Amino acid sequence: SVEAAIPEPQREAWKKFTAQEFSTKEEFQAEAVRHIETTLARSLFNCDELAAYSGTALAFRDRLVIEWNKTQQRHTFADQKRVYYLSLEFLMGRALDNAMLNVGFKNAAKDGLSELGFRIEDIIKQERDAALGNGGLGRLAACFLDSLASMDFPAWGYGLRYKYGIFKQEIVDGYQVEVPDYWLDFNPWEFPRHDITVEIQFYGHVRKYQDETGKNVAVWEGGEIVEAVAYDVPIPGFKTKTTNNLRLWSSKAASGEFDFQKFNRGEYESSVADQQRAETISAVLYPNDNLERGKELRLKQQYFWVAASLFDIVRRFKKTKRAWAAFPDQVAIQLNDTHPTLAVVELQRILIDQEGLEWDEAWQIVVKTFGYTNHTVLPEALEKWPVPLFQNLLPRHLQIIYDINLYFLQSVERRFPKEREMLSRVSIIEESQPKMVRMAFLAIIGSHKVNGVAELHSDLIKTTIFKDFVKIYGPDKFTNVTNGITPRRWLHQANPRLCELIASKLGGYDFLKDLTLLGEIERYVDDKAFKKEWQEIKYANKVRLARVIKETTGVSVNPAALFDIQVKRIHEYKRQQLNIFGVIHRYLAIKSMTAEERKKLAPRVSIFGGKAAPGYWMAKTVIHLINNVGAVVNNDKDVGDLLKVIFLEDYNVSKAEIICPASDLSEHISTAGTEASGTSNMKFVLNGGLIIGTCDGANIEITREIGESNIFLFGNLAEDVEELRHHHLYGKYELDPDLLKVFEAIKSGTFGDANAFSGLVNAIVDHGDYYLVSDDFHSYIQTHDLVDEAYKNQDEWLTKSIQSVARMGFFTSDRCIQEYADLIWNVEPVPPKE
Ligand code: IMP
Ligand code: B1N
Repeated sequence: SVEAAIPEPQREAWKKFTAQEFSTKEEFQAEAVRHIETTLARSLFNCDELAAYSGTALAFRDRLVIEWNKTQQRHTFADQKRVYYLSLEFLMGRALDNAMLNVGFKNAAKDGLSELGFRIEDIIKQERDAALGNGGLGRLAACFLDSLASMDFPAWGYGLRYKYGIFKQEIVDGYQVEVPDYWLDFNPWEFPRHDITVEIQFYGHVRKYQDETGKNVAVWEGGEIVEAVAYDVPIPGFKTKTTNNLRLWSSKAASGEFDFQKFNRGEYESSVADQQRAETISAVLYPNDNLERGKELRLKQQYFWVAASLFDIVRRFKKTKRAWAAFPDQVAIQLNDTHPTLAVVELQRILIDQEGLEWDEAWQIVVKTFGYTNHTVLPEALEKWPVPLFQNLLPRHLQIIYDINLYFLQSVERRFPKEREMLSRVSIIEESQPKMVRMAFLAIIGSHKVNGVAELHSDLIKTTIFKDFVKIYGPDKFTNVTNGITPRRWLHQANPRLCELIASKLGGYDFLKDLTLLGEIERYVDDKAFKKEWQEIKYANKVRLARVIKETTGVSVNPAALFDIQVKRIHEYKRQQLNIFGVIHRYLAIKSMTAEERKKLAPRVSIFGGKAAPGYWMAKTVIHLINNVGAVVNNDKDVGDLLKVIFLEDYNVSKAEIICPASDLSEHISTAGTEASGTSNMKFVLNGGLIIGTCDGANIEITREIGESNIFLFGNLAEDVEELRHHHLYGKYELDPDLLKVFEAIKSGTFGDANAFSGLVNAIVDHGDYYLVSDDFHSYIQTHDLVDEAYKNQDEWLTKSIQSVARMGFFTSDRCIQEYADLIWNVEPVPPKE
């Protein structure tokens, strides 16, 4: 063993001085103060909250890293199959609160900090979000890491260490303004690993020849080399010592690349420019959600990250000295959408070009290793790369793709000789001008399992975009794993009071590791004291959000009003336009009411939040309209508290932790069939909010679990969408009369310059209403009336809220990870020995 090779005295000395974790309040305080005084060179006299945060974070960081080391050693010795989750996005949010709660030391830290003169809430707030993602896809990856560690799976995340995460959003005069998010000033959670670097090649050409034995050899030569440097982020599990690793790659000029020749010739600027060009690769996260635009730098990012990760994974496998055939027994790699699909090609390249395996032998290994998760059916989000671009950047990979495609098409032709058209439909290469590489098809062909992220979505991919592949491979290759969320962050951390109330009834916090235990609280739906406390907690959470609204927008909202929230990326398919048109309809209705009628109305606060991709004009127009409507409604004396319209700027993970516990109602109203799953729907319901939604994504399964009477469903079904769209374009279609009144108000300038919003209106009136806003409008308005009625009966509303929470056990990401482990990865946990 490795240990036996080290001389006894050396081992003894090492053991004696090995780093110790703090285990009491005093030891924690000593560590925090030591970091403040030495690492940060501050003192009692100039320790502000930021310094106190830094000292606290460094103390916890040390603790995590001690467990991180032990975990990695344990996993190495256990020598079991590991999971590698490849994702271009990890939307982690803040780490300190999560670390304190997961290691079970928050209360002691709170007391310890208080004695040092700080409130823990203020300290936690100092941390910036790690915002290396756009939305649901990136946050799902973060929830998965939490579950993998909490369930003791030997698992690593691999991603990119962007210098700039998702931009910060400011609202100026009602418009979105993007501000760069340079988040690395101080990041105590990452460990640079300057010893772990990988050289990554781009461009160049391929030379083919036959070696002495007559074997065909391909060598990829020339081009440029960029270096990948590893940065490790420890991921603590909840109530376990397992601490996993998230490895993020950062790009820099290869050490030999800083051109000293140039430098000496006085071409200082151009040698620095080379360096900057290398660093550009990991500089910025593409701010698009559900959209791929085919930019070269994005493909460069993908290959850079995939090649570095595979090099690392292969290196780790080689240390075990096993035969290559055992690779899939040691390694499971999950592709988070098609973004890392090049990994399929890269592994095949390593095996045939570098390790000398035969094509078929290598290909079997590849397919057994990979699993592919699809997250969207939207055509504009399906990745395709122009062949010429590929040819230039990754010439050897393109050849391998052509070979993969050839063998695949040959097998299809053999099996379906009469279906010639199928060949062009399923080819990895689209015969367009220019030709395109279809990444989703490559991912399917290169993986042993393909999954969607909610039942409806998994059915849809089988019957629409991947239909031919189901015919080719049979239905077993395609499966569903419905998304989930981690209850540690989304209940324990975000809603400590509700969590405590539940724990008091359940006799502890075990439900945070087995969420189905929540079912037990249904026994208290008729318990008056319990209900009252439940209601008080919701109210307190609304007060907390109202404070944030006041601080950031200046608008006072009444916490007793119904809080109606839609926070998510702004996208036409998510239909924030439907929501704001509904709000305008409500405003017009209030204006036309008598004072008596107004008295009967339940006061509402409509809250919006979310970022628009910087180039997405329609989404930006929606933000503008929401803000303009707010400016009118919030200052209308006729309306008062009956309606307030809020746009909360810079929606992110840490804001979501305040927003999700504060909803009475949240909106998940995508055009049926467009939202693959949605995960904020789960977060809101888990925190006792009801939802209004379409029969789309995970809403359907949420309904099945919590019961139809506990959700407000409306609108057309996915199966009818195609026909309705056709009808808009070719039939005689009458738009909804109430919606037309809303458009009249907009056109008459009620909310400012009507021209600013004509694109939004015309998309519906003139351009076929692709997202079926008009078709669903009536049903939407009616359902909101039902919400108003239901909210008046607070006792029944509370019953719905409690029942819903009790029945949400299914939606933990722990269940989801268990399904991946059983169905796709075939991996076992490696629990720590106590
Ligand atoms: P890697 O798999 O080589 O990247 O190693 C990751 C981590 O696992 C290291 O930082 C060590 O903490 C641990 N590790 C790797 N190899 C060994 C070993 O042979 N013995 C004990 N721990 C190891
Ligand atoms: O993935 C989430 C789902 O809950 C959402 O419904 C889904 O919209 C989201 C290209 C995407 N799908 N596709 C993306 C993100 C960035 C990008 O560049 C596509 N995001 C989703 C988790 O399953």
